[in-house]
Amino acid sequence: MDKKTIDAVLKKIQGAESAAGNPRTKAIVNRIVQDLFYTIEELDVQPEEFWAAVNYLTEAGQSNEYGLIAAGLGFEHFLDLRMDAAEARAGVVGGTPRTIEGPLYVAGAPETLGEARLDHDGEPGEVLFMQGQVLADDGKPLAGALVEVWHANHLGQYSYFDKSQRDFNLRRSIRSDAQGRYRFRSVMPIGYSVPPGGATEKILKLLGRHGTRPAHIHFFVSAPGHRKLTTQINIDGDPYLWDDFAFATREGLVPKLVRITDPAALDAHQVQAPFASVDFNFTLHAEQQALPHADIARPRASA
Ligand code: MBD
Ligand code: FE
Repeated sequence: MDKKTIDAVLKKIQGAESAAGNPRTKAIVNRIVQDLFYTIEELDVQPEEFWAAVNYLTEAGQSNEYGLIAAGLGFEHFLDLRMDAAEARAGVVGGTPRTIEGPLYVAGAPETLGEARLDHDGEPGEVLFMQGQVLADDGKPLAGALVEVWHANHLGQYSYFDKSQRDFNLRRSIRSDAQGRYRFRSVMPIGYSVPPGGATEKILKLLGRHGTRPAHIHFFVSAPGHRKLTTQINIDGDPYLWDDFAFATREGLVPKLVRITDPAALDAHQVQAPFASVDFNFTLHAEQQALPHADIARPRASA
């Protein structure tokens, strides 16, 4: 069909609308339908292909994998780049880079002041300490900032979604101390892979892609009067470091990882074996009225 004929069909379909409804929803849905009609025409999508796609979407929803698919197809990274661009237009540059939240945050983690232990005795994996300060963009420490941290275990699995782990395992909220400092003890995560046999893996395979992330640690960092930072740090040396299925690795988010072996340091940290240590500061931007929200509302699990 030619474009004029397609446009006439689209007009008829939109003509069924009334003054009621939501203008924003109308604008977005109508645009997506238009783009899909053109796609079907130009790629000569067959009815069997269309209904296979509808069925795929049903399966993806039933298995609760849309959050994963949004990350894997690059939508979540694209939203980050658009937020970066909006900030740059307002002169908000520098600071700690943002990167995607992902679908595995759980609200309600235990909160402590200054420091926390994220794991429990006997948690498998190399001991990891991470510490630093929360800073304002003038370099001054932010006391009372909230550092929410969550990461996968030695099998790449997240508590809550992996029911074999304890409640809030490897998830904590740390309030920065009077000097803006935070510090935690945990164990080294490994990279997450999408559920085998699931909807995300299925589409990635058809695209000739893998569904693995490099090892990483997630953060929300927030303080009154400042833009909330959603970010991650990566574990340097991971084979997937620059081959993340969710495109979240960014310059500035791969801190140096130091192996501590000095017996006095082991004693001071109350550990028996050499451990990994990461120093990392978070720099937040002052809030600016004209910018889109950095604290993004999104349905999230809570426990
Ligand atoms: C993760 O751990 C993650 O961080 C993202 C973005 C997607 C899937 C799993
Ligand atoms: Fe993750």
